[in-house]
Amino acid sequence: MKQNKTFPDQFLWGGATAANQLEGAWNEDGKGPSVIDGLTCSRDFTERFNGVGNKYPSHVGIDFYHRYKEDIALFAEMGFSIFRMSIAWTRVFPKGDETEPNEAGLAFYDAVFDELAKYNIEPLVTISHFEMPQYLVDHYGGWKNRQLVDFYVHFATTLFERYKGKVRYWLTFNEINMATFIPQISIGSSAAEGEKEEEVMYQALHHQFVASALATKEAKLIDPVNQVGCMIAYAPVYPLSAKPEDVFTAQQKEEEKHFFTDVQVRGYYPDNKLAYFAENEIHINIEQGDEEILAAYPVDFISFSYYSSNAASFEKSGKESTGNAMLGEKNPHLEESDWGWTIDPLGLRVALNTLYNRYQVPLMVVENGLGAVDEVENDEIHDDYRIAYMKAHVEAMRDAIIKDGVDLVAYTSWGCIDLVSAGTGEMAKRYGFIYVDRHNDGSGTLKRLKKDSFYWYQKVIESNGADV
Ligand code: BGP
Repeated sequence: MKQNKTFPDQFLWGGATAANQLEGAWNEDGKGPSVIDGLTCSRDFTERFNGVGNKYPSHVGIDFYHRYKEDIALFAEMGFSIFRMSIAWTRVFPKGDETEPNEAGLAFYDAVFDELAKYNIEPLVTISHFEMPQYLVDHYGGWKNRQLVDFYVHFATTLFERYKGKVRYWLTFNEINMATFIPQISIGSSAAEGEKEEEVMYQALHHQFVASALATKEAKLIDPVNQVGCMIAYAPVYPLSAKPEDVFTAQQKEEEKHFFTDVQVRGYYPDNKLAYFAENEIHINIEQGDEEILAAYPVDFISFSYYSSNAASFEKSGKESTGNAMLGEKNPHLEESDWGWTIDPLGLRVALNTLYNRYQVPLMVVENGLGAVDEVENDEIHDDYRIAYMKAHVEAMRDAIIKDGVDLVAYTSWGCIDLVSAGTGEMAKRYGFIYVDRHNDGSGTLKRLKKDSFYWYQKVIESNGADV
């Protein structure tokens, strides 16, 4: 068989963003407040979620709302064929429970899609990216309430109808598995007196699964060309040592991630999760017909974010650990970013193999990149560290496609233009090929500058991944 040394001809190259980290204009043209709009900017993750720090980040973002034409022209100059973005739920339904959408909100995204179309850039739209309406949290208790399913499906259906012919790639929920880590913005629910935190989380997630399946159903009914994907944060979990206990702990943690894809791709709850529910007396309300819905409308593809791998050890599992809640134990074999995220390009190949071999559906890497501090000198940014990171990850994808036979169809690197960090609200943690003059304290002109990585990525796309 002929060995193709580059990526497949139809491979989609681009970048990824999210409305709340990019758009700004948080209360313009009828937009309502979302769960993220009350958060602050702080290097400390807990402070951000506890309201310490200043509030500018999502309120102004990088002002894409008013500058999208300039930004899309820059994406086109890099050669993007796909652009991942999300639609702010609160622009379309400011409170979330309305029947009639806000026309100004819908019109904004029409304009963005039209601009992308000018350059033949496909939009890849996340329907909900950490930005549910605050009203749904305050008045309905967030996703633990079954009514959220109807509100979400109404929102999604409104989008499918309105953007028919303009958008065909959709993701239902950003990093659905982050509910375990940042429930405040992921499910907007917490346990009331007498409720168990974990039970509430699984109940909320069950509602999201049903909502995702019903949205997939509607997407197909409205336009059969629609392709719908799930989206998870994926970091393969390595055992910290070859001790069987560590291997087993790592496997258990790995299975926790597959729970989400098992339900959304296979269409049913895996036995290990049902056993866990029984063992821990977790009872969730699965209504009659729900199982049929999950089975009937699985997603078409899996998309995931990949930044780093995890490590796990039996001894430290559940106890005070040296690592970080999201990333696990420190892996002595890997370097780390300024924010302590391990740098592991081969881990991306591991991730691609694991997901493809388990599910055999097309994959998209919809987030990947290096959050780093950039220095500007005479309007130039020499981000060779970012180029090195990206290069190694592009090579890992190429190996996974060519040597391992993985059906990877798209790559959208995270924060292709500098934007507000989701975890900390900072601007200092930059991922972009395009620098934005904006700083943690809210100062800066918002001017855009091309980094060295801009020209590097342009070359990668131009050569379809042959020249990295
Ligand atoms: C993912 C989110 C993104 C993004 C990214 C980087 O979890 O989907 O929204 O921000 O992580 O994280 P951070 O911004 O905290 O560096």
